[in-house]
Amino acid sequence: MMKQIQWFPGHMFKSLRQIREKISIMDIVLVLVDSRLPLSSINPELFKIISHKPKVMLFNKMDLADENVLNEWVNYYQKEGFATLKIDSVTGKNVNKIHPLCQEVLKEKLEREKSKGLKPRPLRTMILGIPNVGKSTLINQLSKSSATKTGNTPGVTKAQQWIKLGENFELLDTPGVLWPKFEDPIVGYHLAITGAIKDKILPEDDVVQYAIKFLRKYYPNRLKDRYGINIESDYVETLDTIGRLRGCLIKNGEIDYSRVYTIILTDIRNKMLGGLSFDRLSDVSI
Ligand SMILES: Nc1nc2c(ncn2[C@@H]2O[C@H](COP(=O)(O)OP(=O)(O)O)[C@@H](O)[C@H]2O)c(=O)[nH]1
Ligand SMILES: [Mg+2]
Repeated sequence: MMKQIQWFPGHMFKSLRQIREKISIMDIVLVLVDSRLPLSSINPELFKIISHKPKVMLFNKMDLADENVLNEWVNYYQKEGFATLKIDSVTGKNVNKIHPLCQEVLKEKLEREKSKGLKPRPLRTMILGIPNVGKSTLINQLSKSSATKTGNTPGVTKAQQWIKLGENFELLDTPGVLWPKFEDPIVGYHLAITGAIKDKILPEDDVVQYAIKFLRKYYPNRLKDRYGINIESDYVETLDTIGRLRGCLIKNGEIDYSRVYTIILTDIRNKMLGGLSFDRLSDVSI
């Protein structure tokens, strides 16, 4: 259906190289994923880079996901060696639990420092995630809008700018932007449906067709409740039903499909169909 696309290879290699360079001076890394797609919203190359590093996986946008499916992913990543936390960076839910969790992960190191008589200090960290996953929103929450640039930190070979996030964290002033990577077109659809990649990157009708197929398979009742879609309806009937319901008509009573596409995608992204999870452990091979 869709030809393979090489995603932003230039950006991708540059950001992975930057992360590789900086990783050794971090106490801990914070990996931010979209709770609706905890696999598609991460660059798999990252796992290799951070395999030996203390790390926390933050499931952001927990408010938008299907809770049961999300919990399966949380268990999965815990088994993979991540400390985990589900968060909502907009309301700030669970954001105050991030620092205590990091302290728990780094317990031995911090106790060692304390026994040497060193004073408690902010943890050096990097927030890693693909565009739109919520990095800036989280940073604002962590700093409670008091992000201030500190001077150069002594002991670091190359002068670095650190952003102080309250008392708890020091964040390196290098964007931890990852780029999604995939050979599987399904991953592309999941990124497009949730708005992680721009709408123009994949053909909108393909994306919506995938979305409807997905919803019919996993959430048929949500389609019924929202739009009155009959379970037996095929794809075009589904579009026509939504189009008539929402008055997306052009002359001669024909349906304006491009408006229908926009309505469906906007509804999905605004949680009008409830919490949805697109990546499912049962569907992917990892
Ligand atoms: N519903 C919801 N939206 C979020 C959450 N975190 C971020 N967003 C939204 O996601 C969009 C992208 O966030 P942003 O912080 O700019 O992402 P960045 O590109 O990683 O810095 C914005 O519209 C945010 O309001 C969350 O936990 N829940
Ligand atoms: Mg940002």
